[in-house]
Amino acid sequence: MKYAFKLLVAAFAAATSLSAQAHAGHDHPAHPHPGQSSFGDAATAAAPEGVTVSNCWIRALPNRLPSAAYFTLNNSGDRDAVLVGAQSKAFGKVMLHASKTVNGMAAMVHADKIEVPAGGNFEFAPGGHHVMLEQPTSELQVGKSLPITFWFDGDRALTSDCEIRSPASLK
Ligand SMILES: [Cu+2]
Repeated sequence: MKYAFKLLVAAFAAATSLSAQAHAGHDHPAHPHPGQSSFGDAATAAAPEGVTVSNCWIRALPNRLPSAAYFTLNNSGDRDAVLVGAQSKAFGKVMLHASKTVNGMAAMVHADKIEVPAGGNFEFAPGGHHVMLEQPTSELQVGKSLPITFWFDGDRALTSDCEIRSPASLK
């Protein structure tokens, strides 16, 4: 019993030193993880061909509660566009969300990506898809605008000014 335990420990040690060696040999980039930090520099990223963001607005909730952004994506290009995330300097946390009804209750789920087919549209609207905006860096002011950068497959980006509207706004 004791011997078997020692063997296990030895095997474990060998395995860990092997994997340490495997990693030491080459310089691999940091693992990509969900969130804004995995995106590139919006200022230098190319725009996805034929894709536009229109009518972007933010339903502002008071007291730094999570707010949501709504907009329409239009793809007049000849290839499908895939929205993979969004970011904004005005918020600490920005996520793509879909709304669903679970057991008769409204719920939100993460959306990894949104496909906008060539020649098609995709609407983010109250009750449906939205960009969740959490941890605002300052109180949102109705009537002002904030830029949101939308990231697409292939490190493509689009930035749109989004008008801040009151909590009662539906569109
Ligand atoms: Cu949400």
